[in-house]
Amino acid sequence: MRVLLLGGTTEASALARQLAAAGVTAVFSYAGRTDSPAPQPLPVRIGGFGGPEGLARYLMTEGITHVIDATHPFAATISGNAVAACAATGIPLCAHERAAWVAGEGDDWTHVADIAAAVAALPEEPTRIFLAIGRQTIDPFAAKPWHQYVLRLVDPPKGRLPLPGAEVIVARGPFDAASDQRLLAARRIKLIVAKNAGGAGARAKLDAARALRIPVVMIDRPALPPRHVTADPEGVMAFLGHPATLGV
Ligand code: 3Y8
Ligand code: NAP
Repeated sequence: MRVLLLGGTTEASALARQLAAAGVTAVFSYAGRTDSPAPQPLPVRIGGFGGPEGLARYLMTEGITHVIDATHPFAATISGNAVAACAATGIPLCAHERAAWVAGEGDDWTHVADIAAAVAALPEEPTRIFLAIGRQTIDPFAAKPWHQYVLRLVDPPKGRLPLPGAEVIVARGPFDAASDQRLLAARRIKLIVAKNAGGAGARAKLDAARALRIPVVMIDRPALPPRHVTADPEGVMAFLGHPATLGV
């Protein structure tokens, strides 16, 4: 068995620990989006494969027997490529996908379909807005430059940001609700824009928003092609034929 683990999430890192502890031969793959990705207890490769064809070629030349897609729900391209490459090569694929967040008591969420709809949903009057969606999708918000934006990025921005007046917080999660509550209160944030990432690593801002009664524009995740999906590491280990998972 030789597993390709498409990573970049809290769940992928947890899975990497389980695979390493179980002695499974696996390689962890990052896209190379950040300056210094977290180390992993598996051999790591960094960078794109060159589209679905490049990924299929990689699977064949590296003798991969199983692919686990534990990427972020908004990483729709790599997930689509994995479906195509595994279909083309006949290599089994399992997606490890965390459930979407659901609004609870005290939450004030407006669901929108995508980034453009999130921009359209912003108020007209100047507002202090926490854009907790990273770097790759902030350009469209330049259509409404009159807001005071606070951005949270993994790495210091290289070059000019599309929102020149924005305040930048450089931080990598997972985050905690107490510090996010302090951040939101100190910056008098009146609205949060978030992607429905699910999982624990990014939900702190939502717990903080609930406590501070701050409304959230929640971007729903993109549709993905049909594939075998499991929401828990036990499902992944069963997919690999390792029924027991080690509590690591
Ligand atoms: C490069 C790997 C781990 C994984 C940690 C999770 C949790 C912390 C919360 C906020 C939201 C955001 C962003 C976020 C979180 C985890 C997880 C998660 C959101 C790292 C990582 C990589 C990336 C890429 C980066 C994106 C950006 C998105 C920041 C490592 C730290 C906003 C997603 O500058 C850039 O180009 C950044 C790009 C894709 C979204 C975007 O469009 O900008 N993640 N994040 C992965 C690779 O190269 O393959 O550097 O160690 C991983 C994590 N980020 O092992 O503990 O599992 O979700 N990541 C979102 O949810 O909206 C921050 O600020 O509240
Ligand atoms: P994406 O838009 O789906 O992918 C764009 C291209 O990046 C892919 O076609 C592929 O290039 C390369 N790529 C993406 N993930 C890769 C991986 N794990 N290993 C190797 N190549 C990869 O991806 P994204 O949204 O930019 O996310 C990139 C990474 O950040 C993923 O690992 C994801 O899990 C992580 N992440 C993303 C978000 C988010 O909000 N999007 C949040 C947290 C973590 P080629 O076509 O050349 O193969």
